[in-house]
Order: sequence, then structure tokens, then C-alpha cells
Amino acid sequence: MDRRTFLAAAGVGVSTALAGCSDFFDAAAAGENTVGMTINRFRPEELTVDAGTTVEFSNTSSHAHTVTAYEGGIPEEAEFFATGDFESEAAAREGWNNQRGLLYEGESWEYTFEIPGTYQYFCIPHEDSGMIGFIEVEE
Ligand SMILES: [Cu+2]
Repeated sequence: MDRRTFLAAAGVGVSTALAGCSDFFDAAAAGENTVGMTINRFRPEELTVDAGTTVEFSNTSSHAHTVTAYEGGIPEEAEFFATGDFESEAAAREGWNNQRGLLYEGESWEYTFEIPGTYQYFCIPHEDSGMIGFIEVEE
């Protein structure tokens, strides 16, 4: 297969995955332990990882997003997390008002999930559109 054929084949694979409704296929396209983003969704919306796994949140869209934990939506012993490294959900929301803590197109941000449990997070500008995600961390 020459380079051109390969690129055409790869292109077909990517668009098929993006067109599908299944988070499973989107996850496969984005790679393991990676959460991608569309204009107003995290892909996959739910991801299960082992404790100690570093998850990459990658802005694969042309819109700016945030990755912001719901303070009441993470395990009690877990630390709050957010792009922009804010210390609380309120601080992150205030930061967004000042255009801070945003991930722009092509940027990514990593977080290591140490404590088992369910983590609920969202994108501040697209929360109302339902841009909410879950990371399930297993022992
Ligand atoms: Cu967003």
C-alpha cells in the first residue's frame, strides 16, 4: 500500500468512527485512556480506567472547552481537578468568565486518577448543552 492509499484508508476509518453513535468506537479511534471532544460532547462520555491511570483529555474540536470536575461528583477523598488548575468549581467558573482554564483546538490536558470511584466532570461553556463526562476508576 503506498502512502496515498494508506492516508485514504485512514481517512475512511476516522470518519466512520466519528459518524457512529457508539462511544465504544469513538474511544477506539481516540486511543486508550484518551477523552476527545466534539463541538459539545466528550468522547467517550464514560471511560473506565484502573486507579493510577493518567487520562488525556484532548480537544479534538475547533471549539474551546474546559475539563472541570463537579465538586460534589467525585469521591470524597479525591482532589478537585480542572483545566487551569483551579482549586474549586467556583474558582473554575470564575476563571472561565475571565477566559482562563480553556483548552483550545488541538490542546490536551492530563490528569491521573488515583482514588477509585466515579468522577463526574463537565465543560463550563457547554454544560447547558449536556457536555458532561464520567470517569470510572477501578481498584
Ligand atoms: Cu465545551
